Amino acid sequence: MVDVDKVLDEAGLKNPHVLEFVKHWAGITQPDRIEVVSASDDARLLQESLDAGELEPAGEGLYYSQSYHKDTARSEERTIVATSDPADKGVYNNWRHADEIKPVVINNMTGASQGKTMYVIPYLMAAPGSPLEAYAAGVELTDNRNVVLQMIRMARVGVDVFENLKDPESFVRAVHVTGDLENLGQGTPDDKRYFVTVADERTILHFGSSYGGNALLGKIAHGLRQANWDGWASRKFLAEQYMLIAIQDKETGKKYHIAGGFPSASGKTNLAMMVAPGALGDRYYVEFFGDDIAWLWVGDDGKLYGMNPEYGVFGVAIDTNAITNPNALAAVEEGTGAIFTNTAYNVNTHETWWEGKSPDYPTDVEGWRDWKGHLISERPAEEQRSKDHVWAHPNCRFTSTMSNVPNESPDYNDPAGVPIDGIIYGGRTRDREPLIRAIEDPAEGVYDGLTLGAEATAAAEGVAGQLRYDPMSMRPFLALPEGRYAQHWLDILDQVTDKPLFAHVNWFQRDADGGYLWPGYSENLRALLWMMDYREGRVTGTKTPVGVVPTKEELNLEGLEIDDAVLDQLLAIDVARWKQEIDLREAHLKAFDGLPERIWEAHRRVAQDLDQA
Ligand code: SPV
Ligand code: MN
Repeated sequence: MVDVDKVLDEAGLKNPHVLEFVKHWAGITQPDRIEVVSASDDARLLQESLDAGELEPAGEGLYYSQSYHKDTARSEERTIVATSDPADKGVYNNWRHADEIKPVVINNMTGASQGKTMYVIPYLMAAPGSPLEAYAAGVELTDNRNVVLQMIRMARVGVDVFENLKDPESFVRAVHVTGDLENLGQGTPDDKRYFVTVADERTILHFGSSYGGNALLGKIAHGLRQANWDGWASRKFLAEQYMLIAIQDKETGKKYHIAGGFPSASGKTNLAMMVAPGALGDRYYVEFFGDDIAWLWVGDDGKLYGMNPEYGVFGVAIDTNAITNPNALAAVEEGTGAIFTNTAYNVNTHETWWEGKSPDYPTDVEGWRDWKGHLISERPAEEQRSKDHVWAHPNCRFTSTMSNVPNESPDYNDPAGVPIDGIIYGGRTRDREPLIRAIEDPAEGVYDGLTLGAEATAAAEGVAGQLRYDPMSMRPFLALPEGRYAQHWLDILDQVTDKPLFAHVNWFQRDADGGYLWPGYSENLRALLWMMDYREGRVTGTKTPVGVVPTKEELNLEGLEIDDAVLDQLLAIDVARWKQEIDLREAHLKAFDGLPERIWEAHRRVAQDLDQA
C-alpha cells in the first residue's frame, strides 16, 4: 500500500480534503504508485511516454498517439448523470439514482489500477481570480499517462493552482480508471463502461476509456456536465458548449464578443479561429477565446460576462487545412507540444496526415500507417487511396494549448471575463435556415437555442430535412432536466440589463445539386458583422416571423463574388418549410417537463406569425 500522506506532502499538496479523497480512491483502485503532477512535469512525462511507446515523435516537439480501436469517441449511451432525487431526471441526462449506479462503477473500478501509477492532477477550469473560481477547482485521479499529458494541455494543472483556494473543500472529485480496454465489451449487452457524473456530490466517476471526452474530466464532465448543475445550484452561471470570440473593429477600436453553440463537429473550432477574409482584414480582426466551452454569468454592472474555462483546444483534425483553419495548423506546428490522436502516421518521416489536410494523399504511401496502425502499403492497391478506406479516424484529434493559437485574445486570461454582445446558434441545415436571422427578445432567443439541431446526415438516420434536436448544443452534456435548465437561462437573462442579441446562423444551405450556396469558413465573418451592425442600430434588416434577416445591401460583401440569385436564396424564409418545422418543434418541446410558459409563448408567437405570413 502506497504511503499517500507522504506522497502528497512531498508534492506540497497540503489540502487535507484532497488527501482524504486520494486515500479513499487509492483504496478502491489499488494502484502500485501515486504521483502528483503539475504542468512543469510535462517534459519528463512526455519522455516516459515516448520510452514506453505510448507516444511516438511527430516532428520536433510534436507527438502522436493511437487509442484502442474501440475507444475513439465519447460514448453517449454509457454516460450517466446521477443524483439522489428522481426529480432531477430529464429527457437527455440519462439520470440514475446515485445509490443504484455508484456501487456498479465502484465494483468495476475495484483493483482496476493494480500495477499502474495513479496520477493526482490538481486543476482549475478558470483563470485564477475568476468570480467563478469556486466552481472551477478539481482533482482528477487517473491511471493513464496520456490522459495526464492531455490534461496539462487542456486545463491549468498544478499544485500551485490549489494554493489559493478560498474554500479548500470545494473542488470537483474526479476519478478516471482506464480499465482493461480489450475486455470491456464495448457496445455489447455486457458493456462495462460507465461515465457517471454524480452531480449533487460533485463527484465524477469514469471507467472504461482513455479517450478525450470520456477521460479528460476537466473538460466535458466538469466543464460542462458538473458546471451545468453547479451553475443552476448556485443560481450564478450558465455552462455551455459554446465557442467564444471577439471581433475587433480596428477603425473604432471596439470589440464585440460573441459566444455560440453548434452541435459537436459542426465547425465551431474553425469559426472560433477564423481569420478575416481578404480586404476585410484591413478593418477587422477576430480574437480567439475558446472553441468548445463558455461559462456565462451576470457581472455587478448588469452585463453578461463570459469566459472559456479551458486552457487548450481538443479539435477535430479532419478537414483542417490552410483554407478551413490556418490558425489551427499554426497551433500544431513544430515546437508547440501538440499531440495528435488517431490520425495517419508515417513511421519513417514522423509526419501526420488526415483526410482533408491536403487535397491529395501523400505522394508516396511508403511508411504511412492508418489510425489503427496498419501500413497503407500492405493494403490491396485499390484500397490504398480510396475514400471508403480512410487513413485517419473521422474523429481524429489534435490537442494544443490556447497560447499556441496565433489569434488567441490578449484578454483570454483576464479573470474578469469579457462582456457578451451576442449569442449565436447554428446547425447544419440544407434549406429553410437563412444565413443569419437576429432575435431580439431574450425568451425567443432561449427558445431558438432549445430548438437547435443538426440535420440527420445519412438517410437512414431520419427523414430528410428533419433535425436531430440538440438544445443549446448541450444535449450530450445536460445534467439538469430541460425545463429547469430553460428556467435557469431565463432567470440569468432577466438579471442582465444590457441584453445580448441572439442570432441563428447557417453556413450549410445547398442548391439542387447538393453544392453549398455559401462559401463558409472565413467568409462567415460577414454574417457576424451584420449582426453587430444590427445591434448597434446601423442596419434595420427585414422583419420576418422567425427574426430579422439582412437585406442584400446590408451585408458587407466587399471582395466576395456571389450571385445575386444565390444571395436571395441565402436570405429567404420559406414559410411552408418553417410551418413543418414548427410542428416538429412542438413535439420536441412537449417532451420536456416544466418548460417555462415564456418559452411556449415564444413558440406560439412564432407559429402565429408564420400562419399570418
Ligand atoms: C465534443 O465531442 O463535443 C468534444 C470532444 O468537444 S470530446 O472532448 O471528446 O467530447
Ligand atoms: Mn465539443
